[in-house]
Amino acid sequence: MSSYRKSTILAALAGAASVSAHGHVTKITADGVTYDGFDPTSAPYAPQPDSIAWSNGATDNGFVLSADVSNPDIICHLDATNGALIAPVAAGGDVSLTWNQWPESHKGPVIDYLADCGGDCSTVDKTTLKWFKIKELGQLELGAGAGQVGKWADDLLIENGLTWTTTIPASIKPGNYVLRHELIALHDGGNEGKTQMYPQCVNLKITGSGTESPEGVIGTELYTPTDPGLFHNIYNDETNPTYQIPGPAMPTFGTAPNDDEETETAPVVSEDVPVATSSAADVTSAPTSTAASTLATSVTTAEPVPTGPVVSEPTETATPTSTKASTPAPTKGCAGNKKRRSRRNARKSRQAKNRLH
Ligand SMILES: [Cu+2]
Repeated sequence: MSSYRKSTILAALAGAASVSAHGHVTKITADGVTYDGFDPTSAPYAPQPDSIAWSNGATDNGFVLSADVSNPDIICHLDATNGALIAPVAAGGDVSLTWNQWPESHKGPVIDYLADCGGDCSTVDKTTLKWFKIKELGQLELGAGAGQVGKWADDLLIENGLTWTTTIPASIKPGNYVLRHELIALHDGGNEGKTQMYPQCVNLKITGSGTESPEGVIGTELYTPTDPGLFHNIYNDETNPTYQIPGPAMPTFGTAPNDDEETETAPVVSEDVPVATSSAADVTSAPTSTAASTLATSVTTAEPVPTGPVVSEPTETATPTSTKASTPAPTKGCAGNKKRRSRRNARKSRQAKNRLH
């Protein structure tokens, strides 16, 4: 079998993984406090009033195709709306994001971006946000080729129990930011426009005494479908490719402001750490610490997180797809965005009607 044919079949197999095998971020930990993510797969499919996570309409844990990277859906996922709350994190601190599940067949880079909201992240227009990278990881090991794939950043995610940790640059200017955490799946990346993008956004109130404010790029201009890092066949590593992570170059971050200074300004900073959200603003008298611990508590009382095995579904057989190896048929699992969108819209209008009644 030619390696092209083989790789196409492999791509089809990977694509045949059940839709629900894709994932979303269920948990975010910032400065040691854990918050709930947004679950797009469960009712009421509506923005969460009490979450730092941006909501989205990926009701089947789906993706944005690399064909659509100039659509605003690429910014924070399908039909994303702003997270209402914001999590404090000190510059230099860690933010961890935990996915509910991720299919092993879906190989690709993991990229973390920040964008300064320039004010309130709960109301900022996402199309104006300018993103700069704070972490990126692509291919870690070449594969043998002829269909044998290498090791990728998301293999590391799986090894780490589906948790990805990124460090907020110590030198960053304090303020309200959106963190855009993105998995990219390249199993069909040899076909232009077929790479799958899974962005997830959360609001972070970064504290500290840094001054750096890297220039960013608006979300709809981060990528093009023909970027070498998006239009890339992961099954042909025998050609010794050098994988290029897509998106703008990583800024170089300076060192942390010196420790003495940080210690001196610490009290000022902590006064300045209200969990600044529209709802917190309504409760004007609530002291900062209360707001923060309320948030933390809401996580402990959260509904049970669905676990991977529970949602596992029979993998569709690849037989029908593999007969069309030369023109890979879009599989139900990985190419149903349009259909999903119309289903979603239909459901939305049903929900709107129900509300009227
Ligand atoms: Cu997929």
